[in-house]
Amino acid sequence: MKSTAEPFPAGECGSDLNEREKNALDRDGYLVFRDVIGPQWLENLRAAFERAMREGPQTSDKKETGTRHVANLASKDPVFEGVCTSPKVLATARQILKRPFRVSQLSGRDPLPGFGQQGLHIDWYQRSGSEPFSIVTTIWLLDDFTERNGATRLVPGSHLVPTPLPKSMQEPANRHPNQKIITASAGSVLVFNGHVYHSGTRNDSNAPRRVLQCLFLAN
Ligand SMILES: O=C(O)CCC(=O)C(=O)O
Repeated sequence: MKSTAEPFPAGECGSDLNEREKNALDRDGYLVFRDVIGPQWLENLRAAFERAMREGPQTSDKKETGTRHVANLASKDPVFEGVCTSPKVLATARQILKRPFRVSQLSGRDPLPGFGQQGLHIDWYQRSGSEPFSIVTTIWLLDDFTERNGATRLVPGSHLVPTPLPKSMQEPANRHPNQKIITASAGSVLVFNGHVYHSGTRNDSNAPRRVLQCLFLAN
């Protein structure tokens, strides 16, 4: 597992994005890869996720009522290693960051029914238009994402906006007119430029909605 001490060199992270994917990523700031996690790995990841939750601590520095969290998964089970080394995901990170980067966080998140609504945010400081991007967020779906179970929302193209997100838009209750809810089946991976406005939404179902979050930070 790469750690903060072992950066991924910019030139060795795979080059398997096609032109369509590169264009969509540059324009919209995100890609969804389907069927990245095969059935056996998915089962093992779910089991390790639940074990890590049981062993705790169940919260991280993030305090979210009604949402289970677990941090530092890399140190908890080797089954999580593939999450940080998937070639397609690394190729996406390379396309966004264009310089060496490292894993900055590998954690789990599970908004329980009735909870999980976050305000739109970015995962790094506001950049000026001329600064390079600093962070890539990857969300690994251990359960299906539906319109109702708290799927991630994001605002396509917002990584290109050089001004801060207005305070009113950061209120959890507020919807952005251009926001999009990402629906996909378990085993998919949502990879986005961490400067894209995004957030979790409320789980209005009785279904679980567990994800792994792996963040890559430029050196
Ligand atoms: O779980 C999600 O959909 C996104 C979570 C997120 O953006 C966060 O925890 O900062």
